[in-house]
Amino acid sequence: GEVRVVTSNEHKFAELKDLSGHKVRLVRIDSPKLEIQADSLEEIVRYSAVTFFSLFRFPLIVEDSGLFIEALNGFPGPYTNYVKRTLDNEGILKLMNGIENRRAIFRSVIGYIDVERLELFKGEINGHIGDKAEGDKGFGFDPIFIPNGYNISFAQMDLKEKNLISHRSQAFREFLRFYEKI
Ligand code: ITT
Ligand code: NA
Repeated sequence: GEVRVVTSNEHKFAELKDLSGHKVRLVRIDSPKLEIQADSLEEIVRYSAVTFFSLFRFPLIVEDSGLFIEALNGFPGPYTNYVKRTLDNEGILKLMNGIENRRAIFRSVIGYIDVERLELFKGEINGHIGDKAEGDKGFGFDPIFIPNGYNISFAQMDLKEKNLISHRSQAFREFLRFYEKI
């Protein structure tokens, strides 16, 4: 069937589209999520899914993602979008200057809603913050995130390579397994 993805982020949509195969036809609706002040990705996703469903009334997906840096107690987390627009990669590198523990996690929560249900799917990937920004592929904090087991950043990977391991791809594959059964 057809599922709309409500997102202002074309890169996000491109990653999901690449994973969607024949099981589901994704169509993008270019609209920003309402940026509610919430402490968790789950809360943001639930709120956005319900709000958009009450507006559009067709099956849809919203996704919220964030970068959680251990040494910063999980910052920026649910505020990642805001921090991207303000501090950006260079600001995060500055905050991390001299900090030895560079562990970080990218998390993704996908919400699917239709007339019968609201379901959440999650994915995460462990890695660390690099010493400098590297690569020009991808988007957002890709240039400073190096997944465990790799010595290149997300921004040095092709979309398909990133999709093998990323937080978003894990969440979406979980969604696909669910969607096949409904
Ligand atoms: P929506 O319209 O779907 O909300 P958005 O870009 O505002 O798009 P989020 O609210 O989920 O998305 O913000 C997440 C931010 O986290 C995003 O703007 C990026 O800066 C960053 N981010 C999320 N996933 C990422 C990824 O895979 N690679 C790099 N940065 C990522
Ligand atoms: Na967000």
